[in-house]
Amino acid sequence: MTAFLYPQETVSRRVVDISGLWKFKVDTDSEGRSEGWKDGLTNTTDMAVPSSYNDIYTDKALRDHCGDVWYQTEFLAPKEWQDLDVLVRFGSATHRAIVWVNGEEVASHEGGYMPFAGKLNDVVKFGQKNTLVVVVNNELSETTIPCGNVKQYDDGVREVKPWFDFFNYSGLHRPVKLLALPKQRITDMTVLTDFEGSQGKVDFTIEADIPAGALLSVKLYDADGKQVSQGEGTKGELQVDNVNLWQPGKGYLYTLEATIEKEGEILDQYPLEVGIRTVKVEGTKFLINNEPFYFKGFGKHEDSDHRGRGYDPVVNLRDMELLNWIGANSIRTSHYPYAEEFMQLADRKGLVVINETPAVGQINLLPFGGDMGGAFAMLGSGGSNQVQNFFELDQVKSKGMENHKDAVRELIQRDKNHACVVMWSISNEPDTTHEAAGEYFGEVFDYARSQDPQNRPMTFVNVLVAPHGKCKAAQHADVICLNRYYGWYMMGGYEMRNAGKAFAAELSSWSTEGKPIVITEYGADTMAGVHKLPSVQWSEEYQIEYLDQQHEAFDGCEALVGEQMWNFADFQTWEGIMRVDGNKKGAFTRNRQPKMSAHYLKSRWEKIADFN
Ligand code: GCB
Repeated sequence: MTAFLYPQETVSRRVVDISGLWKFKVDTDSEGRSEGWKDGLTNTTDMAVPSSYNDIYTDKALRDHCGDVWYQTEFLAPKEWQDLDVLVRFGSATHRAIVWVNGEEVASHEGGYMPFAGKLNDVVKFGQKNTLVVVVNNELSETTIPCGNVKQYDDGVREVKPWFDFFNYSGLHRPVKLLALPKQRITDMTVLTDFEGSQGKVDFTIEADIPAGALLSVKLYDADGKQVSQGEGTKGELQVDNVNLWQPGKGYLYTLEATIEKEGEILDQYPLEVGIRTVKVEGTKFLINNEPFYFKGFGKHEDSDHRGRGYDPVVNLRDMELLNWIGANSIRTSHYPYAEEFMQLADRKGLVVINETPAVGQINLLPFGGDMGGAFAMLGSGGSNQVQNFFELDQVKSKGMENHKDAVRELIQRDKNHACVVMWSISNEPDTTHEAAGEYFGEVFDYARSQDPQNRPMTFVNVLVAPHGKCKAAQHADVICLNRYYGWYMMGGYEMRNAGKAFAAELSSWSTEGKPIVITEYGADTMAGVHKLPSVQWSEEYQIEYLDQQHEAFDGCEALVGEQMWNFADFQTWEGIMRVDGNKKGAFTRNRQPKMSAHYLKSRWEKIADFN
């Protein structure tokens, strides 16, 4: 089952985090499903939850394992929970999982970055220890989101080939929690916010199973805990005098507390943080609270040493601190939804977020066996016409589209209330060079728009092989988001001196669309500590000269409303000749220390106002 309300303890709700060291077993011979491993694992090792399982042990076969891995833990279900609904909730399992408790299946989920839950009441032993077993699988295909394939070698070993430039980290990446909730309860809350002058407005819709004779009420509190408004029923509008708006850099949050009460007794209560703000696109402007906003920041990854993509509040806080230090006001959750806890921090810090689905790798690498190098060579020679377009594949139009819509729906359901989310990105760098892509994206954009109660702008991120005039999907987007590497993948080295002009020419062509443009990626791989005069590619000097060229192009483009450098920090990728122990385009190292470019960006961004 889906479980989008974030677990919070209240007077009526209990949450127990059961993350920690769990038992773990790699299913090397794919036998676990037929051999009954769901009933309990033998010969296990330890695994940290949450974490990726890939980078903890020294065994390459584990790091690069393709297929199933199994986890097990024990938990106690307190007797006091007998009259409640008891659930187990996973923040995510990458890319799919099945969960058993005491040998009975209680949950399964497809898609590696969304929460899901299972109800345990029929299988759990109250007052006793219970066994929880999970199988997590990391295989990818052209119809999964994200896309990839599985390659089998002559020796029988299989390998996942991701069709994207980051390591296919897998496992239980986010906290696992037991929830004890009232059987009749609040199941969803949706807010829409607006303001006029100093008068704020919060429209609320609450889904709840309300017992006969009980009453649902809401109270809105300011950040100091003072009640500022109240209402009754499942739908309504709250007025807020002297509103404190949620703003970039100033994440002011109210709390909307919903309560189900009967005869003075609270049956259920759930508090939701609410930032009051508006977002809209007008002409070539991106307006937050009716003022033209300029995005400064990065595309990021959930990625750090040892943890892989595993949630770590220390890393998240450090990242927030560095974003603030460098003068960034925004990020894109490239290339998948981030942990709920990250989104909450972004709300609180006033960090503006372009929220991306896990749709990445929507380009036909089947003829290349998933070899990204081969694909790059093809794209470089302008040859995406040589293979069938990704969106012409029958299985993509059917199963792929269905999975994509599921990913869009779940992301919007999970994050719809976050003030920090100002735009949805429904795909990163799909091959949009063919008519089929236009039809595909027409349908997915329509679907996405039908899902967002706040009606936020929708975009996707355009790839360099689909420039203006050739891209068949840009017509559906509210904002043009471009990933461009003038001076790195093209016009690199000595020729980089002309990169700015070439970029500017492309920008002026996109400007004719009359839509705002955000550069969602531009960057140059740079080895921290490599210095060279005159500069060469990979040196810190080159990265800065490269940035200068890009910024020259940006500053001359009226319709351009933002720059997000690739990447915030160095990150891990698949191994290969294109990457030196990962992608090195970070302004910060993987350890979150600055390269020269970080200081350079800081001095630029401190001079550019959030609104202009
Ligand atoms: C891109 C991708 C990103 C890569 C980046 C690069 O266009 O969107 O995932 O990491 O280029 O550095 O090649």
